[in-house]
Amino acid sequence: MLEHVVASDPEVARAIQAETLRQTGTLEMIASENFVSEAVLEAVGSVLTNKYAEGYPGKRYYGGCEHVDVVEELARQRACKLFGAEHANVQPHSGSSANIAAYYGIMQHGDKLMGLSLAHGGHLTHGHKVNFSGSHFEIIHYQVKPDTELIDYDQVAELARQHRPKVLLAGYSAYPRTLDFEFFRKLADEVGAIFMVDMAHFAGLAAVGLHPNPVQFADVVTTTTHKTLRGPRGGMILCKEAFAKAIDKNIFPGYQGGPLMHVIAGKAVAFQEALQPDFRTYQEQVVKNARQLASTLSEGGARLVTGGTDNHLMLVDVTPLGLTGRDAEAALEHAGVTCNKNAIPFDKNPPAVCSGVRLGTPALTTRGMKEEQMKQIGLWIVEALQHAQDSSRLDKIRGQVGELCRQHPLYASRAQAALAAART
Ligand code: DSN
Repeated sequence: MLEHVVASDPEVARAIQAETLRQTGTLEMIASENFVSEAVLEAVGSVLTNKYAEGYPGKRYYGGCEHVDVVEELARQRACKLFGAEHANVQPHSGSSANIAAYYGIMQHGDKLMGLSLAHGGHLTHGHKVNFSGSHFEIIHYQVKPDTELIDYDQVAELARQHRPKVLLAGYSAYPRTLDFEFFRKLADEVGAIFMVDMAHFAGLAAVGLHPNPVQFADVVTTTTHKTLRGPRGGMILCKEAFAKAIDKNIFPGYQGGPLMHVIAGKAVAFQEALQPDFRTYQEQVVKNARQLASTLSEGGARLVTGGTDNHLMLVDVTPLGLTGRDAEAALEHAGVTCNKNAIPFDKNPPAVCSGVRLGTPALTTRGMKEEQMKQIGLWIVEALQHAQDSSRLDKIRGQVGELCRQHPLYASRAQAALAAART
């Protein structure tokens, strides 16, 4: 494993080995992360990284594209099959690239875009002022309700009728519930908007029907491929045939040059995995695990935004424990639990401090962990948050976390090689 990097660049090799041990020896609970299969890793590490392929299958600006054409066509067809889409563009390098190309495929600079505010669970690219989306378009943001912390659908309707946005956008990065796409579709039709969904977080759940599938409702759907969908880091756009030409043109030559063919190969392999029956079993377990974790945390005295979860993630308000999100993230990291601090709705702390942490179950479920482990992890999280300043208590939890990780191996031969290298 890694023998060529070890020989040619020991510094990079050491960092990769250390990261392998970090991933395998800690509890990865960042809701947007996951572990790809060895097959996806191989595809992404293949010779396809050498190939320029500007254009699309059958219409390239370079010779020698016959094999990468096969790969991209497989990725496109599998993506369409997985979600029931009319058209797929698998070239976006990221979710942000997918969003910028999708926006300019359906809007002009300065048009009105209406989406969920970042502070209430949306994403930077949904119109935040520091992001391109906030400066290129006129943004109308909707929010969640102060009492239930659920999306304020009355406000969505009111704002859409008042502003008549060109694009009505649904989707989230930190919202623990499902979305009512039927509502958004009807509203978009009423106000003459194009309905777009960013399904990055819940794409894997939507692929198997555990979250409503936005492709059945929206004109354009963007996603990353590396979250619940469990593919390589990258993006994708699905759309109705009517928008296909404009979207494709905006990815290439609009916003990107050569596609990352090795990553597209990884996407094709991951989509094939997602088409297998055991992918549904996996996603069911992701949701069961999230519910178990949420109930253990609640029973332990933590306050969950919206009171729980319907999907793969939860937001824990840590203010009742006398902590900030930043302190909570640091204490959990010390205890071997990796997560991210996150704003909660109507947060009184600045974004770099926050009042919450976001936790997700996709990565741990990939390691084969189930409700029993979630219960144990929930108890450790509560203990760590209640004793966030107690270094020896956090060390003790860290030791138990390490043991649990050993019982649920990940990338076994890579981890073994990394461990052997670390010992030399
Ligand atoms: N940064 C991602 C997340 O963590 O949710 C969204 O793109």
